[in-house]
Order: sequence, then structure tokens, then C-alpha cells
Amino acid sequence: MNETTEHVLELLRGGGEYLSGEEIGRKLGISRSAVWKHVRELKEAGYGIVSSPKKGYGLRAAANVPLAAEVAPHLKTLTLGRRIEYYDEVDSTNRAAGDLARQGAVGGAVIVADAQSAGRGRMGRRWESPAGNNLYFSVLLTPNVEPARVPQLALVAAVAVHEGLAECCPDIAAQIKWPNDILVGGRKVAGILCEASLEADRVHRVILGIGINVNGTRVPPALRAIATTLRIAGGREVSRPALLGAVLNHLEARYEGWLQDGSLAGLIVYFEKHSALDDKPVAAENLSGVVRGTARGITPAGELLIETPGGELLHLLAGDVHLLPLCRTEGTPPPVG
Ligand code: BT5
Repeated sequence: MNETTEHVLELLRGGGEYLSGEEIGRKLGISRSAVWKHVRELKEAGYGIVSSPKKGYGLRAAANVPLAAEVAPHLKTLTLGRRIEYYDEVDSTNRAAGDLARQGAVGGAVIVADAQSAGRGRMGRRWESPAGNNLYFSVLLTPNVEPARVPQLALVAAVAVHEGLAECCPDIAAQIKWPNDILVGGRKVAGILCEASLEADRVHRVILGIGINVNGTRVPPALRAIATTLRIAGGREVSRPALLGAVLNHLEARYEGWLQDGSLAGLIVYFEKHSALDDKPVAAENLSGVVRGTARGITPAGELLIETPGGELLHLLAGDVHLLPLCRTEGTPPPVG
């Protein structure tokens, strides 16, 4: 959907019961047939628009699409999301946000897409990004902090996504899995990718990419065992604009708190209350190998604490964590096969 289509939508929103094609065309400097094409595009995107040969066009129902005009009424932020660029499809919203930053966009700008052809996970992994149902967005931030603090922003975002979900889908019990996943019923419903442009002592920018599986009724076959959607978990459709607005509202508040505190101290209690890992047996994997132990919370610097069977407390700065099955209790028969 291009910028002119979004302008036609804005005019229809403020246009009362009907707005004539002639008036829309005059305001935007386009022909009546061009107006008709933009209206057709809006209808294809799911907007309920009635047309009358004498009166023109009237907007009757909004679509569940995270366009800037749909998200704006949900925003309570000062900077985050005050500029939102929407695409029907991009390769990766993180890549597009990087371009936007190089063109001089200021912190708080958001890129959101209905689909991604090359959605990215961490370490070169792929983020499945089918069209029509989900949220894929990237937030440009320019924090004036030491580069070593940047990975903490994934945890800041995880808390904000959890808070946004709690607000928009109160019937769904989501959990945060260090460092960047949101789970529902043990399956991944959202992931966070924190990418930065740094110098030794300076952060140029951080791009926080967030993918949330919202309204899909099926999960791609390869992910069926590990992923889910809010729709599957909660049984009802969720408003993508409202959820995006809620996450941005919480993200701005948590981000400001993190800047002021100089650490994650202000969100540890929330994080641990909703953690999928606390006091559970885990295997943590990073570049230096695999460690097994019991997860014991996070530090104000964002490290995961793991207590080894020998009682040593390890600080994990980055990596992947897998929950291990609980130990068999005495008397449980051994697994067969
Ligand atoms: C992540 O990586 O979880 C970060 C995902 C970030 C995606 C957003 S979408 C908007 C922005 N633009 C981008 O290009 N990316 C960001 P990681 O922890 O490495 O997890 C990746 C793994 O999650 C994959 O290897 C799959 O196993 C699984 N996965 C892939 N797509 C998924 C999906 N849609 N839902 C749940 N799990 C998925």
C-alpha cells in the first residue's frame, strides 16, 4: 500500500458518512479514476468501504492492518511510533529500518510490514513471516550508552512485548524466555532481534526487531512442535494495530526507565515473575559450549544466572537456553525404547 492510498484512507476517516471521489482527488491532486483505484486497494486490504454514485465513498469498517493511521489512535508515546512506515512486504524490517536510519530518520521511527521475504532471527536464522496475520516491526533507537549495555535492550523489549500481550490478550498466559523469546504454553509466539551499529565507545543506533505470531490459525509445518499464535492459544482474533500500539507504549516507558536506571534493575522483578526458566533445569548453549544447571534469575546487567550441579553460579551473557525435562521421581518407571 503506498503513501497516497494511506492519504485516501485518512481523508475517508475524517470524511463523515460520504466523501466524493472528486473532493478526494482535488485534495490529493489525483484523478477520480486514481481515487477509485486506491479505494479498491483499501477494500482488498479488508476495509469496509461503501460507494454511491451520487455521494462518493464512505468508510464503514476498519481493517486489521497495522497502518500508521490505524496504530496512531492507540499510541500514548512521545517518540516511539510517531513515525511509522508500513509495507505490504519487505525482505526484513530490520534491514529497512537500517536504511531509514542511514537516510537520517530519528530515534523512535518504526518500520512495520505485513510480510517479510527474508525475516531474520539471531545468528543467521530465519524468521517465518507469512502475510496477512502477524506483526513484524523494527524500532530505531539511539541510546547514549556504553556499547556493552546494548544486548540488555532485548530484555527491555521482551518485557514490553509481554506487557503489550497482557494488555491486549489478558486471557493468554505468556512467559518470557531469556534472552529474546515469548512463549505461550511452552511454544514460541514472539521473538526479538537486537541489532546495533557500534564503535568501541559509542552506539550509533540500535534496531529492535520484533515478530509476533498474531492471528494465524496454522503454524508452518516445520515449526509446529515449537511455535504457536495468539489466535490458536486464545481462540479469538487480536487487533494488530492495538497490539502494536500497546507494545510501543510499554517499550517507550521501559526504555526510558532503563536509560535512567543505567541497568535493568527496574524490570527484574517483572521479568522474573513471568520467566519461563526460573528454578527450572536448563541447558544453555553459547560459543564456548553447553552448560547444564538450574536457572536462577537474571542480573541487572541482563546475564542469566545458572547454578551448576556443583553449586557454582555461572553468569551467561548470551546464548540459547533449552528447558530440560524435570528429573524422574523415585518409582517412576524408566523410559521404554
Ligand atoms: C528470534 O531469533 O527469535 C528473533 C526473531 C525476530 C523477528 C523479527 S520480525 C521483525 C524484525 N525483522 C526481522 O528481519 N527480524 C525481526 P532466534 O532466537 O534466533 O529464533 C529463530 C528460530 O525461531 C528459528 O530458527 C525457528 O526455529 C523459530 N522460528 C522461526 N520463525 C518463527 C515464527 N514465526 N514463530 C515462532 N518461531 C519461529
